[in-house]
Amino acid sequence: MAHNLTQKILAAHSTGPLPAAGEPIALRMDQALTQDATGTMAWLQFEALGVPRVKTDLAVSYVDHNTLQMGFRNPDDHRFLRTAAARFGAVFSPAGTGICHQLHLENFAKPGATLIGSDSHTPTAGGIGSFAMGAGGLSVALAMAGQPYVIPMPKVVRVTLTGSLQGWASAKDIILHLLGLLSVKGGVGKVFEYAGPGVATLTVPERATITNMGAELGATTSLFPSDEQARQFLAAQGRAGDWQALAADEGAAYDEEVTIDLNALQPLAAAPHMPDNVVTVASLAGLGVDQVAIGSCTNSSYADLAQAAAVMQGGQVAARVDASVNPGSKQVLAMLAQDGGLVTLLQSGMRVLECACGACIGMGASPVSQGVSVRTFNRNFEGRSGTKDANVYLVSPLTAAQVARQGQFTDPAGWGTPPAKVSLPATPPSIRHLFHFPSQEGSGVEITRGPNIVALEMFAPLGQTVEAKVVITLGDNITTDHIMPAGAEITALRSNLPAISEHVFGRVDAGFVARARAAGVGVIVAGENYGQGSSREHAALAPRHLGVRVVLAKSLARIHRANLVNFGIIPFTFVYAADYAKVAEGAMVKVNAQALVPGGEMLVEVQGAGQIAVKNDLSPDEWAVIRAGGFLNHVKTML
Ligand code: MIC
Ligand code: SF4
Repeated sequence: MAHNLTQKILAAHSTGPLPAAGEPIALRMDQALTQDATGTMAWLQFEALGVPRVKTDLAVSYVDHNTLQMGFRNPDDHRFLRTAAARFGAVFSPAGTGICHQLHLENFAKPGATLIGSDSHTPTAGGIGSFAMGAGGLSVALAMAGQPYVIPMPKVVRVTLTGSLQGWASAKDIILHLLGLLSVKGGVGKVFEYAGPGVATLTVPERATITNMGAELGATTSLFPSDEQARQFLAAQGRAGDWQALAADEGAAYDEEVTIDLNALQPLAAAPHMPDNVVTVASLAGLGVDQVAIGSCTNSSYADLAQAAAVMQGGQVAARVDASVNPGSKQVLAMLAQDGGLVTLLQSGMRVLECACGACIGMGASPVSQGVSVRTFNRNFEGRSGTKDANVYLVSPLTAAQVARQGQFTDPAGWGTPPAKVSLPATPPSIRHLFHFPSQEGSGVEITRGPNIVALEMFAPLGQTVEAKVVITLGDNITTDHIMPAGAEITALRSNLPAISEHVFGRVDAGFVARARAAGVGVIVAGENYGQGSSREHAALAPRHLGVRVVLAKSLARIHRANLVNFGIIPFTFVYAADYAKVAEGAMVKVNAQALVPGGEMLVEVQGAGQIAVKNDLSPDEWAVIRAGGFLNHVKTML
């Protein structure tokens, strides 16, 4: 039988036969990655599992998010991560080496391998044909301990690319186009597999821009075939041996089809405040711009920055604009230094910042009040930039550089001839010596913790009935940035649950924490796609710390749903969406936990609304996890 690429990779990693779409599939994970903001918790959890050494073929612990080191918290976390990596057998990537996804693509990702990462943009590695998924830290810890990772069997969408990119259109515009077409929930439960004659025209870094931002579709992951472009990329990275040809079989079946004519694409922008609010750059002509930021795991490759430099050549950043660049890795920065692009950027007035996430996660470079900020990033959620009333537009590096020069959006029709396409030099400088590779034996390494690293909290098991108060009601597409905001001050508290919990819903509803505390046991009520965006498990863990035991939503994002289960929160959805409007904040909800059947429906008692039908899509194992009070308790019970 003809198989698509997803079926091939999943069949090779599944512990059983491939199930129907939506049914659970348990997958062996070949590789794992963590980053510092989610990693401190993930490694504390790994330690709590009591497994002496990581069991995946490879695990890499990157430090790229909290690199500001304002005070002792970040550096203490970094030291903890470095010593934990040495102890448990992970590669360690120190602060400033680069952004986890760019580094992983360059140095470790392999066609056909599975990868789990405690970051929602882990699918970046799909650009080289790796089946890569984002997950909460505890899910990654369990995978590193050798447990299979369970996901709902995805549907597979074939995205056929025809033609080739013309003029100023770039890879970013392909994924922005798709987001405009399908929306931020259009990819839930799906894998996007790219095919067609347009694929061969895209280099691996361009493909990685597309698979990276597939996360914004809510997709499980995105995949490109492993072909001649992939071979060339791996050979340039000194990893020719990691290449294998990988493509869907002729005549393979797909659940859905989309076709994109690359010839017809023009520069696009995601307007405030969602990545699917897509408009043409031409339609924004005349809009003044205060800030331009180039970088992030979406657009910080050598080609991205070299092309931005080519646009800045002979010109200057407009006086009203604050412009910055965060290269994706030290390899990218070294290549830019070698080809002169770095000097061009510096001479144009751009600020060249560290090889790290930087402004993307609100680590500095916030825009001015009510400012217009144009970024090559992947998320423009309200407030994420650190300036609550800023308006963030997401664009390609080519568009960003044009805007930086002109101080406003202009019509690409007047931009003249675009710079030539850039490919990797045949032998890019290697930075592999900067990684700390673990020695064979780590049991003697002492793990060092600072005072901000608080011991894990164990939660109480679920009672027979849950009586809880609705502590907040929310609309559609609530992101984990709304639930658990980031930025330098709050992210520094990721290893201190009591402290970070003070900030839950802080940018949405300042009274939430006090209300949740007063309620004792709480219910969160939400609309569609609750918990989209970042994989941060603190968006489940911190509400749980504040007493939340039930989330009742119209629908839930995949990673967040799994995080809720991991920390003992029941993820219910409405059987009838119309019932959503009947549940008021402050109402008492009564759930008879004994009557809950995994995968079934039941009635819950809601004060003021009577009985409401809810359903769950839990497996019996997941229900056991929730009843135990979370996965760590569950593991202990099993032992
Ligand atoms: C993000 O882009 O929001 C992050 C920061 O990379 C998160 C992870 C985190 O919150 O630490 C993600 O995308 O998963
Ligand atoms: Fe870092 Fe931004 Fe990518 Fe998240 S989206 S990993 S914060 S660069």
